[in-house]
Amino acid sequence: MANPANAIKINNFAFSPATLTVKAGTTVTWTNADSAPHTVVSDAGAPAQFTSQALATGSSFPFTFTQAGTYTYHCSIHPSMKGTVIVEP
Ligand SMILES: [Cu+2]
Repeated sequence: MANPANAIKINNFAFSPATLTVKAGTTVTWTNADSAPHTVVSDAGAPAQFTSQALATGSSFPFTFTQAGTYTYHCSIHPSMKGTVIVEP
């Protein structure tokens, strides 16, 4: 189980929290609580790239952030859905 502090819930077509700050080495887990499918895809300028598959209801996607920096990401199905993970050294 992911530590809840490192969890991002996808709910009502939004990432919650929209901005999460963690330490380098942390695994962040996104979980889709919506009935619609969503994805978690890093933006082009992010320090590392990640792309989930389409997450069905209740499905999760983990990613371990090894490099400090600011990672913006989005849902490729719904481009208005945006989030940020800030990774501190
Ligand atoms: Cu979406």
